[in-house]
Amino acid sequence: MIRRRVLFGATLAAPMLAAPRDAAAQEITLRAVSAFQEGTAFARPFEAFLARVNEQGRGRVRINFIGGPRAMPPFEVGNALRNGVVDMINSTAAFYEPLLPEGAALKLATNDWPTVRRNGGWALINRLHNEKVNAYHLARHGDAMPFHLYLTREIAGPDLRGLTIRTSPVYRAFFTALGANLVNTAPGEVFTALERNVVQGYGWPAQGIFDLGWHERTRFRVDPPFYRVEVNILVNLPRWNGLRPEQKQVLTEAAEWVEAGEAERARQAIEADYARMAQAGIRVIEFTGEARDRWLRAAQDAGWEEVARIAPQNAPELRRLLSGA
Ligand code: 173
Repeated sequence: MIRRRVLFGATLAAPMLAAPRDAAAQEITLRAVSAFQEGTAFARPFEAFLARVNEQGRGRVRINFIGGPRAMPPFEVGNALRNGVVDMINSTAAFYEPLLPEGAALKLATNDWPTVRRNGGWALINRLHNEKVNAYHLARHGDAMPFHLYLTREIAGPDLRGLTIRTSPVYRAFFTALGANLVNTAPGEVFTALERNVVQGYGWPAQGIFDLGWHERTRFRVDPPFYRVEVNILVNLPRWNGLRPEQKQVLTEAAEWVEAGEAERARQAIEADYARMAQAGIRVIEFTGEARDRWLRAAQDAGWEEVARIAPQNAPELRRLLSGA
């Protein structure tokens, strides 16, 4: 009631605003942050999502984008969402792992995301986000993109002993199993770590090493790639539950639109970045035959062992839905 009167008063004071008065009373504004720097590979699908919501959602829902890592450190966005400091985030589960250890399973899926959406996997993933992150799982992007190990030194096989590698929780179990020393950093610290030779390599998706200049310090890409990227668009759960159906509908439609474009976007991005890497003189170390099998098996085995250790309750069900027939 009080709110209505205030809006009405404001409208009287500014007759120009009379037309959207009803709309303003109905429109909700959500505050969003991204764990990835504006304009970079894993920010762009989110930015497209924001633009679409703000276009299609006029008068119903608006997203106020506060910023990327300069606005909030990437490892803090999960807590900010859980506590309601922000209403929406764009982040890999790796960055909010302390809240949701089960997130470590998402990258291990052998089923693609459309399959996981259909087979009950999303329902479980959403429930876990509800319970542990106080969040509704709106969308996932990056799913059609794998990860690589990038190096400043050549290696002869899947053996990382003697190397210090920049990691996130994504690669931790895998690179540890192959004997690497690890340094866990946010993306914003990778360049300096390479420049100072604090690390001799880093894990990162197939796309994005040009965004922050890492190609200047990268000499090798290791093939084959492994895992699936997961970047999630989440909404604070009480906030989500308080939305009206037509507001949820705007967000859901934009989420489906982002997910539907994923496979093609990833295919083009991978092709473009591989070509650019070749041009930049980045050589491919390709494991074949037995070495290839060992590399890929270590990725999966170490990954699932870790999930079983840090999330024993939910690991079997996650594995069934993410990688079962
Ligand atoms: O920081 C990372 O390497 C990482 O975990 C990640 C996950 C998804 C997309 C990009 C990076």
